[in-house]
Amino acid sequence: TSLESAKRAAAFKAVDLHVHNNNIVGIGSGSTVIYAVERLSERVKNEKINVQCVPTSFQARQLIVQHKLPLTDLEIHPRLDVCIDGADEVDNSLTLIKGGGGCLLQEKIVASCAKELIIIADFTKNSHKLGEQYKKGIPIEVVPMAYAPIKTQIENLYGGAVELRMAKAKAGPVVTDNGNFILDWKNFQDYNWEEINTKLNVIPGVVETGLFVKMAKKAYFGLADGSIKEQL
Ligand code: DER
Repeated sequence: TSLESAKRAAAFKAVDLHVHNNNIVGIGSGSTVIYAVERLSERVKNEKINVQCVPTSFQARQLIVQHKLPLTDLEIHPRLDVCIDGADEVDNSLTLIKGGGGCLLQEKIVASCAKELIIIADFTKNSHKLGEQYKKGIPIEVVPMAYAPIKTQIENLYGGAVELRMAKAKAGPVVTDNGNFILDWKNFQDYNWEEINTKLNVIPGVVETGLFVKMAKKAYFGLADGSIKEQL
């Protein structure tokens, strides 16, 4: 399908342009990143380049191990050269919604340790404003015992509707790689996302939000016609 080829094109371009020999590379989570790991593995083999990879989830770790790429972590490499990750939506100032796959906490931590965060996505993620195309809400990772009061506080303070993310392949709520719950904040208005991210993060029990503000250096969008749109 053109969606998968669009993801693949964006992923290949990002890996080809932004990964260099001896780089420490943050590997994001989700489906688009799979193509990036495939390309990285190809380049390691063909060009004999050395890289070490830091995962952002159990899924990312599995990808690294399956492709026999060297695995490292933030204790050994607290500073990364580049992090390549997907997004659920990107607005026209490169603010991201992430966390559709429930991996936002480690993704934001690893991205914050990288010299540059490069986003790879298909054309359905390329919006002017957040909420235009992505309708599943802004993910917020919370300590399980606090999810109900946090839900109420966000709805009272900022409007919209907050839903506890329920699992599909497991009874009950989604439990993240870090043992937390995810709240999805839907029907939000247009906010100053930098301000909102800060205000959400100080609510007791909120661990992290899926709002990545002023973090991404560049985004590559694969388009339906096979071309690639770059956004700085
Ligand atoms: O959950 C996440 O943050 C993922 O990176 C998500 O934002 C992108 O996943 P996709 O590449 O499968 O759309």
